[in-house]
Amino acid sequence: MAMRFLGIDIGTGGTRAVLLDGEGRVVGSATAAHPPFASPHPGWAEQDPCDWWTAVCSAIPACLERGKTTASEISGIALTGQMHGLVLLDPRGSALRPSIIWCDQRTEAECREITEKIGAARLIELTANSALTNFTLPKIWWVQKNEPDIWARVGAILLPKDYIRLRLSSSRSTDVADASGTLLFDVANREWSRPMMEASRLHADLLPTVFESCEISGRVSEEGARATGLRAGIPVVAGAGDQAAGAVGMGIVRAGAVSATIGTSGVVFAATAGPVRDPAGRIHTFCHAVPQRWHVMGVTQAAGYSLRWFRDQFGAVGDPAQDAYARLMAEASAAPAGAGGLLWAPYLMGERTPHLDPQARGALVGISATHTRAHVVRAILEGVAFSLRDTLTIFAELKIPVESIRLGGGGARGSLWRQIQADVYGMPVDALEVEEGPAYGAALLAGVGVGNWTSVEKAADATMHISKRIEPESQNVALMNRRYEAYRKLYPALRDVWRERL
Ligand code: XUL
Repeated sequence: MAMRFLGIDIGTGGTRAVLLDGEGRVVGSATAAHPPFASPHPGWAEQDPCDWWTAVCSAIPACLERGKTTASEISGIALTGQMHGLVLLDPRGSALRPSIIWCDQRTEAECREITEKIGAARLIELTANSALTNFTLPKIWWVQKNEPDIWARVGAILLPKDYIRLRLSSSRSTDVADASGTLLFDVANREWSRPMMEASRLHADLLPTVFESCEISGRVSEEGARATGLRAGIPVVAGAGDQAAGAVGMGIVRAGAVSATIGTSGVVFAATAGPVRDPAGRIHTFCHAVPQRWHVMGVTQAAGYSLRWFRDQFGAVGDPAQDAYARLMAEASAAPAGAGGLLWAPYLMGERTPHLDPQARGALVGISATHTRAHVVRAILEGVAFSLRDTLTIFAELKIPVESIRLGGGGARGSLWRQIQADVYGMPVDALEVEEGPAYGAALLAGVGVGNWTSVEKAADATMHISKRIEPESQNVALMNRRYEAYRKLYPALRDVWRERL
């Protein structure tokens, strides 16, 4: 019988299911939206885990129907999803409060406290990372301090996709890649960190069992099967956080392979042979979804979001029958490389890499009376690429090899942003034939878990195809190098201005 693999991505906006055949071809997919996240206070972001489960129960049957596939044809499932979110359950498995998700910013004080208690250098030694508001542990400290009644009733701590695993297979487990984003994980040794648990007064029983991403964590239960239309007994493979699973789908599985993905946020991701730590903690060092492999990544908080913000506030000009982003790209291509001296700092939502500063803010610098909308849009595209280059600069400092850069997300689609990236990175960039995102990578991990491919590398090699290589234009590279040096002066020059509050 034909093999079919299902990848399920519990994203922020929705849950996406992707179904592959034994050759890795997509035969069906479906998405079910989540209600928008709640923000009961500025900077807070919460979602109800039950909403994710509702979306899973509708995306899976829709995906099977589109793929003309029956539940009995599915050989394996794997999960991926938004990382870092805190799900707190009582001993019977009910959520005690809404999940505090990855983009919640309430924990600046807790990050400081963790860093003071453990010591900045020791924290990087133990977990390979520094304390960020996005990570899970600062959220745990926040609940311990602010909601002691809830904390007293906690029976289990899970990450978002692992809550779905519990509902689907009754297994309380996670994978090494997602666990890496908790700040409770010994990334170098691929296990929970005892010293971090002790410093946080956390009992090991509260944490899920950890698997490698391509290992089977359990099987679909009778109850899980009834709710989703799947067959009880199907193996559930551990899977990975969305960044590592997305990288598997783009073939970023060996040292030297790097991706630059511009979605809402922007991520530069490199697979590495060992756990490379940044002593300054500016990039994240996590376990990869490939056994005995790690990855590093830098995150620009508002990458595609910069352009979206511009579109939402100022609209797009030109033919209204055309998509607004296509119109913005056409407009930007009328401005010269270098945007007539305009610079965009994309810190609309604070910044992770390289500044680790939730207080940073966006800036458009160097405006003169001669500038037009076209210059502004082009400056935004260039500024986002400069920000991603900051991560490549850190990679170079840490001697992380970069043999090729594959583009992903919306930033990979239009020819202008692709060319700007090649010119700003000063390297050829590759566009992929298809990029299906994290759910696709998870489905490949499911295929590896049940033996359709003998390794994650083999699965990635068999399915990833480059459609086009874009070479940098040499005269633009020299110009972009000069503009990048100017861009790097923006943050230190403006930092104190951003700290002045109304
Ligand atoms: C990774 C990260 C995001 C979330 C949401 O560090 O914060 O990718 O996983 O998708």
